Amino acid sequence: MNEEHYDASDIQVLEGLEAVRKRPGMYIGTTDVKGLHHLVWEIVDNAIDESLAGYCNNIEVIINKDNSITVKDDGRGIPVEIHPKTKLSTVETVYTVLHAGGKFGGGGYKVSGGLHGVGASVVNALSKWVEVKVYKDGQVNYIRFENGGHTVAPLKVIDTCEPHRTGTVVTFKPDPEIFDTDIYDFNTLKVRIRELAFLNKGLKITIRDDRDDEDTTGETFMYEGGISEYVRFINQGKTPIHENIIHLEGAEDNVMFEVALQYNTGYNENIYSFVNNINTHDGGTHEEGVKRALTRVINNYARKNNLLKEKDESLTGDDVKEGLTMIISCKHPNPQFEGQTKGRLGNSEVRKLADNVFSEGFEKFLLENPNEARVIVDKAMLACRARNAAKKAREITRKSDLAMTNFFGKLSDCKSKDPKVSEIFIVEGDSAGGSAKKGRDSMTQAILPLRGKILNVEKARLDRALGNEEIRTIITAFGTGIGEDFNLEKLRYDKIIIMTDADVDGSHIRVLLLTLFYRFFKPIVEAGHIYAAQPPLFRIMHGKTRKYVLDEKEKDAYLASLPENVRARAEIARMKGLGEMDAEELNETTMDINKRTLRKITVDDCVAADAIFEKLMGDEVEPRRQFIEENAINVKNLDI
Ligand code: 0RA
Repeated sequence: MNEEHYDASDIQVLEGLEAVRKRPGMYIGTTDVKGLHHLVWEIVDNAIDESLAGYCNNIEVIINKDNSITVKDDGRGIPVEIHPKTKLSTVETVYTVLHAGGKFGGGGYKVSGGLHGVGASVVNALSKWVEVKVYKDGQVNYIRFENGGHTVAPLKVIDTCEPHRTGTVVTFKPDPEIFDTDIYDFNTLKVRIRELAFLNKGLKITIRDDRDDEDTTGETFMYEGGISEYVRFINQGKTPIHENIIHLEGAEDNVMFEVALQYNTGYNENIYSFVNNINTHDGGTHEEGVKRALTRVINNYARKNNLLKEKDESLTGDDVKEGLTMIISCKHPNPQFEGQTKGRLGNSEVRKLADNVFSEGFEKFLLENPNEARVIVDKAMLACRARNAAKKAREITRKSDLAMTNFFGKLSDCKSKDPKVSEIFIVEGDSAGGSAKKGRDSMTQAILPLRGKILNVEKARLDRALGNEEIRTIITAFGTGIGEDFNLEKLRYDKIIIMTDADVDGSHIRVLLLTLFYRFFKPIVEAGHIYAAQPPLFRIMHGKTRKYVLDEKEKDAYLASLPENVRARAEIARMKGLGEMDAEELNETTMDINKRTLRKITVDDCVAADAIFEKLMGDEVEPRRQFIEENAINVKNLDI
């Protein structure tokens, strides 16, 4: 049989539609709202197959007033001649003989996995009525089925049409006796139709909802760029790190493969793969081929250009996927879908094709675009460092027995073991730590003094930070673990209060802590557990009165409120730091639940800290100097 030749004899006659009505789940999965929408995809798939065969450019889907669905295409039109085996018209055969539709696949890309591809007869079996109009040879052919696929009358010509018009128009009304609901959801249909338009470049698909208003024009999706535009769409609202979307394609033995990708500044991967327009959510050989090639090509490039040194470990698959948005699409005449939910492509020859197409194209792209190559490799190398840091930190929290021994040495824990009332002060410096320990409410307040700076080197990222004992101690004290082991419910304190001086060293430490929290304890930040203590900046004494104020503004306001003669004799002292306050003062001004002011730290604060972190720790001196000028109070002898 000539594979490219379609005619009525290709269609195998199998069994009646009654079986479908008895066990609809076997054919469309469910009879809930999902199954209801599945009927649309069966009919749309047929039109898309016609487009893949190269004969159809426009598809229109309409939700009619009565929640029936119309699917129009401008393909060749379903064959109308008499089928030799069934002695019925081919249209009727396609709509009444189970599995007949599947035979259209020879030479094309008809889907044959999962629930798809069972075709028009299943839709007919599960419909109250179906009407099909076939436009070809200047004639409109019409047939109608009722109550689960019973032909009302054989195919007949009901009208004439323009001589060159071809196409198929199908309208069906799902049987309410079969489905739990008969209401279609516009958005569900729209999202998938948009996806189908991305996956089939140049194909125009329109969706229209006529239920409320028959004059609507609907929404039309058509993407000349295909999956490249899908990548751009997903990356909307993200920040790409390179301008051009990389789009590669190739084919072998009638298997078509294409991939489009772009990196963004985020940390998540958005990788979606498809075979014959079906989402392969469990991946498979097409995805494996690309991922293998991606990792290999980036490593080769990084080594060749000495970005990765000999002693450096290679980047992993996870490293090169950070911030990656990628669409993989494969069109296969005979796909093997595997796994419990048939969501994995099994054809082994596709792995090789995907690897070849991707590695050749991507390597060429990197060579021709050295600037983009550089940002991509840098991104993966950063991910690698962060991954190692996270691993190190996880190891530390796992070895918590060991960590506990050294951590209890420093932490003065509170007596209460109830996280709801417990709080921990992370205090800058041993001397302030000493005062805080004396001034605290030991029932509910824990004190963790940080000895000096967390870090004293520039350009230290988290991997270095986690080599730091103080930070390891913090991780253990929180009790939540980090990374994969993180569990917010295990947090040992309701409030985590950062208590640092209002000077450069203090903000330095605060920024480092916020960055640490943001990167490794984001849910703690999001849940609002992190606070900054607000130690006073001035002490104003007059007579027996001692007044502490937070800043210049409060000081001026307070002084203005005093009588002239008192104000003249008031002693104003600038508080030099936490360490200068005695226990009583510290308690009164900064720790006492009833008197203190705390500032809640938000995720936005952490993001800002991240940016500040770059300035403080980065290579450039000027932004660092500027930051310190803007933020430092009473800075002397600062070495920058
Ligand atoms: C097989 C052969 C021909 C057309 C089709 C299938 C066809 C099927 C569907 C289902 C929905 N829309 C469709 N459009 C076309 C070719 C028939 C011919 O050349 O006359």
